[in-house]
Parts: sequence; C-alpha cells; structure tokens
Amino acid sequence: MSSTSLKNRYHDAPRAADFTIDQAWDTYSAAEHDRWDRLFRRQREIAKGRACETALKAMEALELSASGIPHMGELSDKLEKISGWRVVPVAELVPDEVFFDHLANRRFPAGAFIRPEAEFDYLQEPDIFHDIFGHVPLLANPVFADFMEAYGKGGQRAMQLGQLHNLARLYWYTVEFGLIREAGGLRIYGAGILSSPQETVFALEDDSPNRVAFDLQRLMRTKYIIDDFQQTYFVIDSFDALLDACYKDFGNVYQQVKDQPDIEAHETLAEDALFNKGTLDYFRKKASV
Ligand code: HBI
Ligand code: FE
Repeated sequence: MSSTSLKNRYHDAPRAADFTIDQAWDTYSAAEHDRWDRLFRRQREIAKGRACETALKAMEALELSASGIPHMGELSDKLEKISGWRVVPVAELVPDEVFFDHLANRRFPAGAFIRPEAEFDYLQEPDIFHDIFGHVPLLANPVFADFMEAYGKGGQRAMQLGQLHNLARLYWYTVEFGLIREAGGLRIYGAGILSSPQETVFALEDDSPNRVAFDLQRLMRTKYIIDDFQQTYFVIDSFDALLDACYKDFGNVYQQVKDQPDIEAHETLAEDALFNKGTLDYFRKKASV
C-alpha cells in the first residue's frame, strides 16, 4: 500500500466521472469519529472571538458539532436550504477543471478522509475537517456563496486564458487565508486558517506577518507558501466588497497583471494600504535554524 492509500483509505475508492465517491459514512470507525470530536472541540474554542460572525453563526445553523463526522448528504440538505450549495465527497484533490465545474454548480468537493493521528495538528491535503469546519460555514453566507460560484466560473475561464496561477492566488489569499474587518478589529474567514489552531492565533495576533488591505491586482501578483503559515494576509472590508471587487471582467485584470512582476510572499509595496507591516521574525527564526 502506498503511503497515500495508507493514510487515506478513500484513495482507491470507485469514483464517478465528476470524481465524487461514496462517503460510506457507516464505515467511519469510532476512533475516526472521536478524532473529529477532538479536532472540533479544540478549534471551536480557539475560533471564539477570532472567527468571523458568519462562520460562528453558520456552525450553529448547520448544527456542526462534536458528535462525530458529519454525513455530507444530511449536511448538504441543511446547507442547500440556506444558500443552494451542497457538499460532495471526494477522495482527495481533484483536477482543477473538475474542481471549478463543481464550484460553478454550487457543489463543494470535500475530502471524505480524516487526517491520521500523526497529522492531528497539521496536514497539507484538505481532509474532511479542513473542508467541512473550514470551508462549509462560509458557504452558508449568501454573498460568499455567490462569490464561490463566480470563482468556479472564473476558474474555467482562467484555464482557457492560461491565467490559472493568478486566479489560484485569489483563492489562496481569500477563500483559504483571508481576514475580514469586523467588530473594530480583524477576524478570520479563510478556511486554511479557520481549520488550524496555530494559524488561527498567528494570523490575528502575531507581529510577524504583514496584513494588507485587499487589492485584486496586488493579490493576483503575490506568490504564496503552501507548507507553512502565510507571510502576508489580505484583509477585506466585507463579503459584499469582495464580491464587488471580483464582479468584473477578469480578462482585463489578467492583461494588467501579466506584464507586472510577481511579488514575493513577504514583500510589502509603497502603495500597499497596510494594517501592519510585519516583523517577519517567525520566518527569520525558521530560516536561521
Ligand atoms: N480539489 N478536492 C479539492 N479541493 C480543493 O480545494 C482543490 C481541488 N483541486 C484544485 C484546487 N483546490 C486548487 O488548485 C484550485 O484553487 C485551483
Ligand atoms: Fe481548502
């Protein structure tokens, strides 16, 4: 058995043409349900006062709790009534064009596997905890739900234009690692932060990272890190503002960013509207070890 299939028992599950699989909810073991409960209880506690109101309220509305791994069909029946979205089980990352087609049709592909105990604190692949605790609550916000459908449609177009890397950065710095202004401070809406206890604290409270006001072109030029905390977080004023900023012909935006140089993940620009310029100490310490 390869390490992937060892770690992820759905790796070899039969899949439909759209890469969806059977969640086979009754095959989860007591240990897997217990792991979900421990992940949920810990992260729900840390998210209080740090996650955006939308996420916290949606967790209640969707009855997400520490009562075992959710059944995606039952969860989808609740979510669909609120925003028309459903959550569909997949074994692991699906090809980009499949992913975008699901999003364009209000289906969120969620990993059916739960992380192994050895990766309780951090894993790179999106497991069921990252996808359902991190992404699903935001899909209950009607404006964000519209944004995600538009992102799916934009993704299909970006692939045709060969601009996928710019759009992937938009997803990364909003859907995965976005911050929002709320209650006189900053709160989290990005799933990659929301599903990580350490990054939930780091993203809001550490002096190391830059925090920069959302600017679509600036963000599309900015490289990102996939195996550690982010060096820069982008802040939106509201989900309406995010949707408005993206409700334009991206063809022109791609044209404008195409001839400009990429920006390093840790860099800030003179024209940035900064919430704070980070010390980057976290990264210097790691680089020096
Ligand atoms: N597949 N299941 C799954 N989940 C993702 O988040 C995902 C994916 N495929 C591609 C992808 N994300 C990103 O590369 C896109 O943003 C381009
Ligand atoms: Fe994700």
